[in-house]
Amino acid sequence: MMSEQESLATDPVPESHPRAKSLRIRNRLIDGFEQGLVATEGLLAHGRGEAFDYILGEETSYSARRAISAAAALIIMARRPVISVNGNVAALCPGHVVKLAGQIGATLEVNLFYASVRRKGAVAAALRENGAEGVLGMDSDDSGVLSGIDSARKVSDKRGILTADVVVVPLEDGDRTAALVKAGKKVITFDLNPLSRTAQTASVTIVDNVMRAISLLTVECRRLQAEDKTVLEGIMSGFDNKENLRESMMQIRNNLERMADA
Ligand code: PTJ
Repeated sequence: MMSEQESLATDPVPESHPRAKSLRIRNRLIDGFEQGLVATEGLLAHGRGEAFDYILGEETSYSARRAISAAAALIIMARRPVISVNGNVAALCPGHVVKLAGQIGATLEVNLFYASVRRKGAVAAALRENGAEGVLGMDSDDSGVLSGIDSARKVSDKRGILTADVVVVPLEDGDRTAALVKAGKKVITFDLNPLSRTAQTASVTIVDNVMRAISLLTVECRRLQAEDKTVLEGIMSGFDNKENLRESMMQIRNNLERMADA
């Protein structure tokens, strides 16, 4: 499997293309699909994300940066943080996911909506190729069931998601986020759609492309790990996810108005 850098380097999209960056990210998804990492539906999910990213201006907004700080504070204070990895994330940014996990001492767990043994194995292999050790979620004797959902996502690991206090769920479907919150866990998501059920239900929603935001989160974790608990608690208590999402929606409205008037 190609590394993130190799895949971008061999991409056929010319550097001069005005949408080169976006098309190259799209090609990562297609590569991931061809390698058996990404579900067919994952390609559609990516297209939806692309549309929101376009309207959001394809940059990390102020409100996304605020959510990244809140997410970093939450993860650093967590006792048992877990990062849940699906096909799209494994195709887009496996190296960054492993790096984030290493920075915060989080467990990595494969959890798929369109689950199959083959895809789970491919996702775990992509993480291992990027330096991960001990990837959970491979249907072991430690598998259990998260109550409140009926999809394959309910199967989780007792050493991971089921006993986690903070779960990071990039590019998620809404049902599991609600079930995780109902189980008393704090949920951090990356979702370009501020209207999605996941975005609305999570404890901290980073409305940004996971490819941009995940390394920013790692850097912010490193910065905040040097701070006192009172500073981290202050960041968390000053953060309001609903208000932050409202700002993302206002940004969409403002961008659309500006584009319409241009
Ligand atoms: O690998 P699996 O089987 O677990 O399936 C993964 C997908 C993503 C197919 C599955 O979770 C799914 O169907 O998700 P949804 O319900 O389509 O939601 C995906 C959300 O992620 C949508 O709100 C998209 O706007 C958003 N999204 C897509 N690409 C990105 C993104 N958000 C952040 N960064 C992206 N690159």
